[in-house]
Amino acid sequence: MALKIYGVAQSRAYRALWMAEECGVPYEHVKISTQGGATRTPEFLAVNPNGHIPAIDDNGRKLWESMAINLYLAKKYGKDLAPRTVEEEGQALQWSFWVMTECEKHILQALFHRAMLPPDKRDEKVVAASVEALKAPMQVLEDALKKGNGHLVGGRFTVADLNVASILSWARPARIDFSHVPKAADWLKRCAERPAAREARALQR
Ligand SMILES: N[C@@H](CCC(=O)N[C@@H](CS)C(=O)NCC(=O)O)C(=O)O
Repeated sequence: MALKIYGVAQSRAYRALWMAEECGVPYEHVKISTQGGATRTPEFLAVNPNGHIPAIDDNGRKLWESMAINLYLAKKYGKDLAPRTVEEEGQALQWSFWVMTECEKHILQALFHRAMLPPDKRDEKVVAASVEALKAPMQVLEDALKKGNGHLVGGRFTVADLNVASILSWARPARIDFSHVPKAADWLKRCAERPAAREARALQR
């Protein structure tokens, strides 16, 4: 198959798998996990020299960094999921950088301390600090969704929604309450209920 997606669906590779499912592009799922040195083999380091998942190989063109992968897949295979204009492209890049820099580390901290660390290593004080740090960016998202007719870019579901929602979807296993930002909570639910998101989640089981 021309497109290979590296990384188990329980990892950040979920983002790329969701995007490929949205695009309806055939792909081979190479289920590399972060365990047992699989991301440090010479074969995998030739795909992503950072040794991280996700990574893709699209007919010999290798790409890493989940947000960049999704922007590329949207543009190459995603039709209306991709930005239609330079202005939309600027906004899609804005939201992709925003969620990585303003939200990802806080939500990941909460996820680790609510669900991933051994119970004796979990600390609710870290969760509380992460939830507090997320309040301002979540209000930014709330206000943007109010103005943007329930979508982030172009009044339709695009790679911008997918990139942001795929990271914020960790709020559910981290048991973070977004009821103070109802538009964002509703938008996140609608994104997660998309058939392609369900398909990608099914790969986690
Ligand atoms: N900024 C990167 C982060 C990738 C990343 O850290 N992935 C984790 C899995 S979720 C990983 O590969 N960890 C294993 C390792 O670093 O060996 C992206 O968004 O693609």
